Amino acid sequence: MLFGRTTLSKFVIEQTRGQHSEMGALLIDVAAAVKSISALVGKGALSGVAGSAAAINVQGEEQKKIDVLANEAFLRHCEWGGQLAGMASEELEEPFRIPDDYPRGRYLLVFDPLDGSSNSDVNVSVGSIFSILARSTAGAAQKPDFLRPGHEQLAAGYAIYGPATMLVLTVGTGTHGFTLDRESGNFILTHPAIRIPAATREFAINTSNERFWEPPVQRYVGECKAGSSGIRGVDFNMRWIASMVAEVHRILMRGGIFMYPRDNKDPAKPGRLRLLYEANPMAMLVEQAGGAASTGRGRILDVVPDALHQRLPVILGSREEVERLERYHHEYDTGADRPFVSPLFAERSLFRD
Ligand code: AFP
Repeated sequence: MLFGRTTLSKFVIEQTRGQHSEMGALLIDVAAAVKSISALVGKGALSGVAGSAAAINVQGEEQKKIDVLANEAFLRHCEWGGQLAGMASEELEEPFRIPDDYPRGRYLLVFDPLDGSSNSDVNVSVGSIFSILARSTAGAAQKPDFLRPGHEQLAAGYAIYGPATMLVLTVGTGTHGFTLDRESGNFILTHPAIRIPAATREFAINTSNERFWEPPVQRYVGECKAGSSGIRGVDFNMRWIASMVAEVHRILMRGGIFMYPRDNKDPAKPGRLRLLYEANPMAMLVEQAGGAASTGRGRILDVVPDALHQRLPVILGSREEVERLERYHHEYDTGADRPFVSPLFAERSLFRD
């Protein structure tokens, strides 16, 4: 039994044989980067890298030393293999150019090396998120090469550094979870063909932003909070870890809905989360597990990016709840959620807009 288990390497080689065998080799390098980061994160305060790197990244957010090290782990493990035309990272303003002394290939690797890193100092789960695209030609990738819609992703995944380290992966044939066996150093397939239940009674959102949300989101969350005494007629539970990888992992394991919706806190930002290395890979994983991923007004995987670090609203998880929120956005946009008020009284209307 111990030796009959499916390792990540075996799974990846079998799944990418033929047209994308080089992508299989790249995924094995990504797994090596993840193991390095897992070892570092797992040391906790003993690693000596807690705290700020005294730098601000391209997002205008404080960079932690551990963010910088995780970014290095991805770059160094993946730059040499000859499969990549380029990489892009949350931590780098511009795409990373593969050094000239290494061969280049046709794949593009995009990643958030340590998502939720503000949680690392308090020993709460954090993760890495990645996405693989291909371009039709080899040579050094330029910024426009990365600006492809998520439905063109060939593979996507995340690693969660929790009580156990797991790597959850899709190459377009379902979503599969691998657990790191710390003794052998292998990722073992422990969660094949993950399915997200279509219905849920659990939602995740940062409710401290409630006053900044759009009305359809306020309506949806209000109905969840009203529970059995409201129009939903059932009680809901709420979770918020502030670590997207941990929230998505919970949803893949038992269902739920995760929302980081559009808000008007900072009009320059149409959402908090980033399209290329947060929303797109998570949307592919969720869809491959039977769930849905939307901006509230359309499928995330169909958004055509116009910038490397573009942000957007994200609503994903159990299909029935995501569809309900899309309906609420549609009703709001078309005015169908508003009762008829005679124009005579319109000025005294209680409408919010
Ligand atoms: P950090 O990487 O800066 O900790 O941000 C994490 C994150 O991008 C995502 O993982 C969380 O869902 C979200 O931000 C939490 O945001 P709030 O702090 O606004 O709740």
